[in-house]
Amino acid sequence: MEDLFTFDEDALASNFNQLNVSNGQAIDEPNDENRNVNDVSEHRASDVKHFRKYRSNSVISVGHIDNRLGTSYEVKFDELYEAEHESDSRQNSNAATTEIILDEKLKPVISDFQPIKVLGKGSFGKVILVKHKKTGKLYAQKQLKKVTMIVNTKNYERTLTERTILEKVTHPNIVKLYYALQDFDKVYLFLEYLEGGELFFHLSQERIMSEKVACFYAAEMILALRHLHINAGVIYRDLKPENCLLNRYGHLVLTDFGLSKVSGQSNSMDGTAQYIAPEVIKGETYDSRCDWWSLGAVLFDMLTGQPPFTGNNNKRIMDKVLTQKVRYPFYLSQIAKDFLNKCLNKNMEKRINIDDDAVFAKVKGHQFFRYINWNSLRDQSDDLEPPIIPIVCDPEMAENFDDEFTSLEITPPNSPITKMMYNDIEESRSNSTSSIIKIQKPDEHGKMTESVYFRDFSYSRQHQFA
Ligand code: ISQ
Repeated sequence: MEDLFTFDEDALASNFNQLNVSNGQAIDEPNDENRNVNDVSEHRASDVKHFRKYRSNSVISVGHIDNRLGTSYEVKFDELYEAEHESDSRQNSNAATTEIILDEKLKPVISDFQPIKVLGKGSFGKVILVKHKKTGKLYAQKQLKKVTMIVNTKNYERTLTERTILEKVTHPNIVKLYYALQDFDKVYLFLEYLEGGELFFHLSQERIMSEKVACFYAAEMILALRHLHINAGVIYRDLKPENCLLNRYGHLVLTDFGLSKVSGQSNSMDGTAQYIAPEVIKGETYDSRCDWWSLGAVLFDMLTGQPPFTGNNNKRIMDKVLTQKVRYPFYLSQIAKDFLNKCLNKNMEKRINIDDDAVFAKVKGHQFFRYINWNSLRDQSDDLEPPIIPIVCDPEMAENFDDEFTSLEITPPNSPITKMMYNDIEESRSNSTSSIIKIQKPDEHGKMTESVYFRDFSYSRQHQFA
């Protein structure tokens, strides 16, 4: 009989994610029936005396099995740690068990990061380059004010969608989410820092790309979109130049998942008109094929320097997307036009659907992609040389980002959630089923100011410091 029960947090977490996310919406926590088969209670009959808990093949805690049973598996536990600042309160929360937490680094708080530079600003809020003080690791911190999320609930939905989707997606061409944290005033997504900046920042230096260069990025977009559609069940819906960034090696990475939808069929429209499929503009039911239209529109932009339909207002652009025939400049090859035509078909039933394996096989064999070794691209093999290798002398200087942003002054970080507020949150959490909990804090004059705490927002990716 074994007396040691070992289990893998990765397996637990991935199963939990599947249980907990349905149609893009958080559903109730798993009940006893759907609790993971890995649950230690399954093994109660044996002579198990100790447990050893793993994450990404590293031991993170060990202890006596009775203590383990007292703390059932809870993915969103990180939000407790995130709210607590003092290490003594961390210890207190574990006092009831003999669990030895071996990897404290897994649970950062906002003050663990030092702001370095502004990387970008948009309707969503700001993206700031931050450095983890202890490890020196750099992250792109996307922040959004809670007030704007409350005033405009769409902002909250966008951020929650992005957090939920990125939590469950892992692919080299899709930005990684490391943490989702919050303080009194803001919510934060800590994303992989893509030192190469926007693909179109590099394109703007050259105006247009050769077909040999453009097909590399189109191929990486195809890999990312297929992964999203097939493995994550997500329609991206927002493929546009600003969302295509380069990592330090020159590989394309898709960012901004605020407009993505957990697939199936949908009919809402929010994206950027120049790259949006006609069926989305018309408010008709659409599916993942709308992303293959956007691929065509972005590829057209790479090859010609502008999207296929332009105009000085959204209405005009949309009219053209719905009615105007695509016009190709004389210098595009017949081969490029053929592939673009397959994507830019206004009738989604007739449009290419690269999700289909047989169609994907044909795309791989299409003349437009003759320069691509698809296996090397999939594996990002060392022998594969991306066409643009961004120049990065000092990653902290954010050299590949616009100085319109990088020259902006960094405003001081906000006040963290205090221990007292944290206790209040904890009490409300246990008494409430609501996902929004009111929190209060005295301002410098002692007057109470109000904010909210988003219950299911916080997240920590496992083993990010490896
Ligand atoms: C990653 N690195 C730099 C900038 C970014 C902007 C948005 C999302 C992710 C990013």
